[in-house]
Amino acid sequence: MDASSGPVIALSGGVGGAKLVLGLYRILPPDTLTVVANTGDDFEHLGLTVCPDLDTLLYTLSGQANPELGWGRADETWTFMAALQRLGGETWFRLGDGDLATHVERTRRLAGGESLSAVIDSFRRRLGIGARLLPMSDDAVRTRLETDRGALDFQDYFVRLRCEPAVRRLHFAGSETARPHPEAIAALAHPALRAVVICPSNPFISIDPILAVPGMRDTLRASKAPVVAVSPIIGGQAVKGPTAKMMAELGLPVDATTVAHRYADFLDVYVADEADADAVAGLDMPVVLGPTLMQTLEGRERLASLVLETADRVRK
Ligand code: FO1
Repeated sequence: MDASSGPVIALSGGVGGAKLVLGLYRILPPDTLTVVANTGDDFEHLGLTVCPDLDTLLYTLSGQANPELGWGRADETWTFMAALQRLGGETWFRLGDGDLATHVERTRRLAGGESLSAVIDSFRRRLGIGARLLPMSDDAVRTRLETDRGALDFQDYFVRLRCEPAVRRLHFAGSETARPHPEAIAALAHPALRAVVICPSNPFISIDPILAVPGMRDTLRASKAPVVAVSPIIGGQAVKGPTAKMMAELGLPVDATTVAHRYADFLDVYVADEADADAVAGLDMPVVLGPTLMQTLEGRERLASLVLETADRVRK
């Protein structure tokens, strides 16, 4: 098999990662792409299992994503939330009416004994998505943060407190005993694998939980395929979300090099933005500069092409 027709794996969180995943999906034969998603943001809310990053990927790849919010569905209605508010229910985490169907059906099927990956695989097929979408593990892993306001569950920190508390430390409860999804490990070890793409997601809350699942990091280190990461930092700032704020709070340099250093043990090449040329100049690894801000569909496809071309060039 020619290297440039082999399978591709992307490790992704929600919003930022999903943009590059969509670019990859649009330029590759759909069945060559496998996406391994962070489930550290998942939680139980109102009796439902909510999986934000998996759902952002499902909605993005099926053309239903809400571009303004960055999560949930486009053209959503909010009757459920309004009714819940009238009853004095919890409304800090907003579940749209259509989105609610995803959580209700997932929760019902999980309670019936199906694995999360089986439920997601069924949803993505029903939604006409040709790429494989895998949770990093079928076992529960939950991101928790130690902050200046005490220990917080991820969604309490992220949504209820709008990322305001200063983060001191993160940990991924359940990761010690979680089993990586076997298809993810098999895909990473595939002899014809073309590339592993680490999407421009927040390294602390989106990619680190995936790497914390036993076996993931070792399999990446041993991968024969090129591992390419795309910087989520552009011009020294995060495009969206708390990445830069967390870097500062954790005592790390607020620039694109911090992300590259976190992945240094398995990374073959780092794709950074042209605006960060000076910051990454001293990095002790191959770096490719390009336009990494994905404001349009074309921008997503262009970055996806650059990432794959880069992988093909550094092929071991
Ligand atoms: N993010 C918010 O900032 N506010 C919300 O009310 C909210 C609701 C929500 C509902 C379903 C879902 O899948 C995601 C939702 N998110 C919301 C995003 C979620 O918190 C993500 O974990 C973060 O965006 C980090 O990826």
